[in-house]
Amino acid sequence: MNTIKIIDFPIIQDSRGDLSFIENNDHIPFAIKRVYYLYNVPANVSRGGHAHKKLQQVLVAMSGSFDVSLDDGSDKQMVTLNSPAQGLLINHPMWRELKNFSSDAVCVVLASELYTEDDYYRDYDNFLAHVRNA
Ligand code: T46
Repeated sequence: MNTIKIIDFPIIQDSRGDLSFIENNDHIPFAIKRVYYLYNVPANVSRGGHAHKKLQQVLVAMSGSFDVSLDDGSDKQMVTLNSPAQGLLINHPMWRELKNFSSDAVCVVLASELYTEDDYYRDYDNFLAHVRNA
């Protein structure tokens, strides 16, 4: 598998606290068309469980923490996101699952496309067939 791609955002610290920022091109390798966020996720549930055809995304734990498992059809890796100053880049078809959300977790997702159900592989076998024929 390609190694997990973590993007470090700038952190400006002073006595008033920390400030981070995210800019197109500098920090995100695509134009952001959509932002969505997951919150109030119960501790024992998972989200995701699908892959995208074209969509590129950056996931940020704006608050709290959660685990992301990534599966490219050959290898699986797990990463814990727990910093608002880091983003996980997913920029090619990857089956993903998000779980172990802390009670205060807010997962913000910066996405390269508007929402369309046509972009989803929600069936794992279809996803495998796609990546193995690619
Ligand atoms: C992903 C993970 C991290 C919309 O109407 N607009 C949207 O922008 C999104 C993302 C979803 N929806 C609708 C589609 C479903 O009826 O909201 C419902 C729940 O979506 P879904 O089951 O896909 O949610 P998650 O949390 O399993 O997955 C989402 C994203 O879909 C996906 O891109 O990577 O968050």
